[in-house]
Amino acid sequence: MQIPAYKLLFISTPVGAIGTGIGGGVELTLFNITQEMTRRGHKVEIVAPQGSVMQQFTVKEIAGKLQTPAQNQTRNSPITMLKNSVLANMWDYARQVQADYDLIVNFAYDWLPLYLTPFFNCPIAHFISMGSLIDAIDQIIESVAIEFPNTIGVYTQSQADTFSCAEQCYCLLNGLDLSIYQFCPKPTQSLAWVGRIAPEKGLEDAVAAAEITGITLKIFGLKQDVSYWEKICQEHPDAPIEYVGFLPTVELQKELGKCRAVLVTPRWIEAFGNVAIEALACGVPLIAYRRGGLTEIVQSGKTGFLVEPDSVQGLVEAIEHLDEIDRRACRQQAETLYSLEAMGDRTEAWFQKILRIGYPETA
Ligand code: HBI
Repeated sequence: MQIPAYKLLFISTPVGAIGTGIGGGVELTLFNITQEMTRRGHKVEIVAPQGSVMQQFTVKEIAGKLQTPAQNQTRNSPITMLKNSVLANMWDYARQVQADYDLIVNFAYDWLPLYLTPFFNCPIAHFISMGSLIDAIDQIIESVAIEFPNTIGVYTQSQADTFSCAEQCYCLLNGLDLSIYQFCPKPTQSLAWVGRIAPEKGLEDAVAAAEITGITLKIFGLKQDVSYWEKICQEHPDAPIEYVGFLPTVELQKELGKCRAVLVTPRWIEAFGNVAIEALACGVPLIAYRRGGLTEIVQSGKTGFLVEPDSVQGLVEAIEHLDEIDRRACRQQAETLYSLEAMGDRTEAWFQKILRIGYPETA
């Protein structure tokens, strides 16, 4: 059924400008949804912190101080609003232009946009990009989920299950432009680890597994926490590791495709795992902790292995069974579930659900 062309306003994460890698996976999700909604004839405008660049799309850049990352805070952290907060400034801009749009989509994992929902006339959809982290944010997510049905979007059910409004969450999974990812049938000997280098990502376990197996581990990603990186190097001076750095997607997929497997070792409930589907798209099997969104991505024994969380020995055993995995099955799973087309269908259906069922009268 042909649906109307929506006028969509996407408000990005306030933790970093788009293109710096600080916004992590949500930057890629924002880009992919923008690309796919535009292809389907919808009008998309992006609002993001100053310095943001998003390939062929123009971004309305907003000045102001970046928000502190939520994952560095504790459960009972107070909500902080900085002087000249870019988060506040982006949402003041949204307030001013809201009449020009059918739907605003919030990509920030922050209290303010959720709290502001009833104060806006324009419907707001919230894409929540991480599991439960801070009580005050849990509470506001849960109250918006009840007052504005269908407006809370997440990556996966296991991420949704960390909130009390799990049943009200709409699972988008994720999507990639698979034409960027080349299938690589014959890998080199190396293993890979990809992600923001920060404690919640558990890099030390992958390094320990590389040390035990003697297989080189290529490390891709932003050194977000340098002291954490240096501690790993001090504790594993002889580990066969090679720091490659943060690569743009086209270069990353070329290097990633050459690897025998990607080790995914999150310490926390990884909401999704963009890295996981990027690896599958290149035909690279996953060896991942049985935790969070990864449990819904890895088809253990078929496209990789799910391993006992925090078990280095588990990683080592999975590495020894890698030859059982058919790399073509990995690419096939990406094409079936994580193409832009599949993600676009899920996203468009979400928007339709919010706009068609009608949106409660607001202030
Ligand atoms: N922290 N406060 C805050 N706001 C965000 O939008 C945010 C974050 N931490 C990490 C993050 N977004 C993204 O990197 C992940 O959601 C992918």
